[in-house]
Amino acid sequence: MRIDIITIFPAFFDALDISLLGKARQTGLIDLQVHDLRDHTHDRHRTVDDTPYGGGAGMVMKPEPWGDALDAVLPQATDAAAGPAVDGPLVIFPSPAGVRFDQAMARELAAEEHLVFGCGRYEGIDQRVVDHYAARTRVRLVSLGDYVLNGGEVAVMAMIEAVGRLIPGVVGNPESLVEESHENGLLEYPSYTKPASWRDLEVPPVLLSGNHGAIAAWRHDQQLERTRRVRPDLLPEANAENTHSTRG
Ligand code: 6GU
Repeated sequence: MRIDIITIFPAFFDALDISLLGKARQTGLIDLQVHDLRDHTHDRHRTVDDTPYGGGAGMVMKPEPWGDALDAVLPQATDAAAGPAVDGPLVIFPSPAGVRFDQAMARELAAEEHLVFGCGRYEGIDQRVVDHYAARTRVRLVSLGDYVLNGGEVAVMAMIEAVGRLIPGVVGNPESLVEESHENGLLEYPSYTKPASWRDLEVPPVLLSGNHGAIAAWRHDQQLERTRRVRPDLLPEANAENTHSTRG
């Protein structure tokens, strides 16, 4: 997979050199490039923002640097006549005004060939940037959740980690992906390792029983109990009543 990130803070993404994603980059499974938006400014101060039309607090990111930076990674998208593409690169603008990111979206993104992340700061990017590229390629606004970050960088780090680990070959043992929180719509069961007794706390005896059927049943019960307790909104019962879904 190819991933391009456009940001005014390239150093945020230094951490993508380490751990599993760093390895995936070294082995060529992920071709990830970080681009400094300020390299696409043409004034002495390398200005990327300006005051909002209509007034209001904060600054808005200017369209010209974004246009130049995106054209450089999306040569296909400079042709408007072709209309909005059904394939080709997918452009994602992290934004608290976007569709909420979740494991299902991570799976969809993991099947893409080329993702482009445009990290906005301040009060956001001039809307015409989104409109211009939406007429030429696939564009999505994606939010991490219902809270406000200072910019898209941390959100994009989270999305890339969630997506990257689903790319075949990135996680050594693919079975470890299956039993995790959210993969079957439930939170994951609690895990234990040696020693069997620690500070007067015992590992649940069923896990020492060697009875694989009983262990699987216990783990499923734990998943249900945990999900009911902390995330009842994930259960089918909750969604049956909640036909006006919060997704979308
Ligand atoms: Cl994707 N960006 C920003 N700036 N804030 C957020 C977010 C994204 N998701 C949740 N809060």
